[in-house]
Amino acid sequence: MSIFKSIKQVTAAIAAAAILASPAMAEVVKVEIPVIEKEIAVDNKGTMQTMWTFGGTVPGPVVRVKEGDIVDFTLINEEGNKQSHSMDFHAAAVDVLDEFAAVKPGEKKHFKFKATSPGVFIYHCGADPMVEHIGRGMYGVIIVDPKEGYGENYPKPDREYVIVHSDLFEPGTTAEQMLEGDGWTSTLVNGKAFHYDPLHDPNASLMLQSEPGERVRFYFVNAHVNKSVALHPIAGIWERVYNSGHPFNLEKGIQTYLVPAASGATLDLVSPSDRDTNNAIVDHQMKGALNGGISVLMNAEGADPSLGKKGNILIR
Ligand SMILES: [Cu+2]
Repeated sequence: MSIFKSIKQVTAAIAAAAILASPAMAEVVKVEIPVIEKEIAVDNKGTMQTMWTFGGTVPGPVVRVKEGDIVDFTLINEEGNKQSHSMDFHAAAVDVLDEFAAVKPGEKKHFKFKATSPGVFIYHCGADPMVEHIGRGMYGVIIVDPKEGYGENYPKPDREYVIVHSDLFEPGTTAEQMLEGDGWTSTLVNGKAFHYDPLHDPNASLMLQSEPGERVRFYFVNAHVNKSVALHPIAGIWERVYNSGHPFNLEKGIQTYLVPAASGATLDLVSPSDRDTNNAIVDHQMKGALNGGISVLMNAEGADPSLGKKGNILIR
């Protein structure tokens, strides 16, 4: 199967997932993701580095389903890859030795699971050595929308953004070195240091945007191999936070929210409605922030209406 064809299938599968997320009835959602070992840009300058990817990007495609849906999943380890790979959905309750087993290049792995718990979850490759497969880019986000939909406890957001923090290591860093943090170069935000921060990186061309007073919902996942993330919206307060994104886990008025490795949270920010403002969404552990973990959210009249809506929630 050509890479082009398989990427098209992923796009189709993800589009189907997004469409199927709205009906109240449980659905079977087909998701196919090819593993592609390839060179991709790892910073705003366009520096290329060989990474191991789900679907050709770091992070991989966003999978979005509704609570109760059956995810009918196929992992395709592309012919031409050198490594065995696997898929570990944190939204699934299955058998680690069965569904999450690794497959060799040229092989596929098919399994199904029911998305029983709403929330925001990491998915990642669990093939041995796991630290290297995650450290080289094999992770993504699955959102399971609650079957009750929106309500008083879980208000409808005006915009939604997916943010994944992770690690970049120098090319050639071994698994043993990654485990100790050797060869670490930067914090990646959706695959690039300072991805949405032109203040700290003149090569950055993107920012997150909203209109003043809008409710902006962040689906956050920590894909660092060893580090937690202390997520703080500078010049703001998280209006509400849901641990792992479950609507039952509501906390209000949080300044900094600690997300452990391989976990996630849903966090709402509501900016002042009577003026333009900016927030910096940072890992307030300074090593994380100053090495790439800062994103600007501009809350201003005339915000790009296409950002943070429908299929455009992970900005590349
Ligand atoms: Cu892998």
